[in-house]
Amino acid sequence: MKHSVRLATALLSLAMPVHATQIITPAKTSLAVSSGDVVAFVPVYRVTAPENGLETGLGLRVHFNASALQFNGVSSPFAYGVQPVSEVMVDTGNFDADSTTDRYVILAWVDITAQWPGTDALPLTLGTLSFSVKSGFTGTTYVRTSATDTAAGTAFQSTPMQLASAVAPPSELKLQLKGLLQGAYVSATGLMRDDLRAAGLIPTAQPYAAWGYAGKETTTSAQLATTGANAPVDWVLVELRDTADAKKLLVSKVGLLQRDGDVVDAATDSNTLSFAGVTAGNYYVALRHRNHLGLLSAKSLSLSATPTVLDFSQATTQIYGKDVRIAQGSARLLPTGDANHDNKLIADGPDNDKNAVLGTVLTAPDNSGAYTNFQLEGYDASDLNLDGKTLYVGPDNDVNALLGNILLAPDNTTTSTNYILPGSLPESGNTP
Ligand SMILES: [Ca+2]
Ligand SMILES: [Ca+2]
Ligand SMILES: [Ca+2]
Ligand SMILES: [Ca+2]
Repeated sequence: MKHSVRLATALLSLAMPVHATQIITPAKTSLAVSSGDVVAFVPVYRVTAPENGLETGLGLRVHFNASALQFNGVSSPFAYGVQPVSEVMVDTGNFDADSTTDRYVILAWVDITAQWPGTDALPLTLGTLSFSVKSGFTGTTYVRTSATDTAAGTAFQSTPMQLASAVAPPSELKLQLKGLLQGAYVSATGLMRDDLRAAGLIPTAQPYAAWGYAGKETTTSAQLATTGANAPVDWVLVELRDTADAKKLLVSKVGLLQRDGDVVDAATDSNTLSFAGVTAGNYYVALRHRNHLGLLSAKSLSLSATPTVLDFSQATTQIYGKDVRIAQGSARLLPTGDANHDNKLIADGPDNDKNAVLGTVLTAPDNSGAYTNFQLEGYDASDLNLDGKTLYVGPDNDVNALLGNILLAPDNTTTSTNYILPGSLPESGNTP
C-alpha cells in the first residue's frame, strides 16, 4: 500500500504542468458534531485556468486530530487513476501547518499520460472519508488537506472543514418530591399545620443562606396567602448528590413544602421541581429542613425530563442509612429536634438541642427577666413544632418532641436521655 503511494507522489513531482493551482474544497466546510457522530469529509476538486483541467494526478493528504476523530475509511473514491489509500500516518512534518492535526491519510490519483481526471467535468467529488467523533470531544477541530510533495510549478489551495462540538440541548431534570415534617404533622388530618404561614412568619426569600446555600428563590405574598391542603408550611432544601458518592452535593434547590407534603417550586407553585442545566442521569435525592433531620433516597434515582416521584412519607420508600423517620400511623415523618443544625438529636450533654431552645428563650431581647417559660414569637430554628413560637416549658413546648424522639429511638435500648440520635443523611462537605 505504501509503495503505491510513493510511486504516485514520485510521478506527480515529475510531471505536474506549470501555473496550475489545484484546489480542494470540502463539500461542507463546517459541521456541528457530538460524541459518537460519524461525519463525512468530501473533498471536491477543481483546477484554475490557464490549465485545461488535465493533470498527471493529485496526491492528497487529509489531516485530522486523532484525539478528536477516528478515521474509518474511504468510500466511493473517484476511480480514474486511483491508488490504494495509505495507512494513518503521524503528521510529524506538519504538512498542513496546523499542529493540532496530528495524523493524516494519503489519497492519490495518477495518470502518467497527464490526462487526469479524464473527461469528467469539474468540480469533481473525489470520494467520502468517514470519521467518528471520539467520546468526550468538545471544542473545535479541523480536517485539512495538503498536497503530497512539491509538484514542480503547481500550486495547491485548500479549504479546511471545521468541526465544532454541538451545544448540548438544554437539559432539565424533573422531580416530584413529597415529605412530612414531624413538628407540624397532625395525624388526625394527615396534613401538616401551616401556623408559620398563618402568622405571616414565612420569609419571602429562601432561608438556607445560613447553611451556605446561595440560591435566590423567593415566593410571593399571593402564594403565602394560599390556604387548605396546598398552603405552604415552610421552606425546604432539596439536594441532588453524586451517584458515586452520596456525600457529594451536586445541585441544590429550595422549595416550599405544602401541608399535604408536596414540595413545590416557590416561583411557579408547581409540584414538579425542575433542575435546569443538569444532565439526565442517576442522582441521590435529599430532602432537608431547618430543624428536622434530613433524609436521602436509599439509592440514586434515574432523573430525566420525565418527572420522577419520590415520596419520603411512604413507609415503602427506602431511606439511605438507618431509617430515622418517625412513624405516625401509615405516615413516615422527618424527625424534629435539630435546633442547632448538626445532624444529630441530643437532649443532654455537649451540643444538645434542648439547650439551643433554652438559650434562645433566655437570651430573647424581650425576656429581660430570663424566664424559662418565656414565649418567643418568630421564625426561629428553635421552634421545633413549627407553631411560630419558641417555648421551653409548658403546653406545646418545643423540647417534648425532641425528648420523645431520643427516648423512643430504636437503638436507645436503655431509654437514656443522653442518647445521641444521629441523622442518616450523610453530611456533605460542599454547598453549591
Ligand atoms: Ca498537522
Ligand atoms: Ca399539594
Ligand atoms: Ca442537633
Ligand atoms: Ca414552637
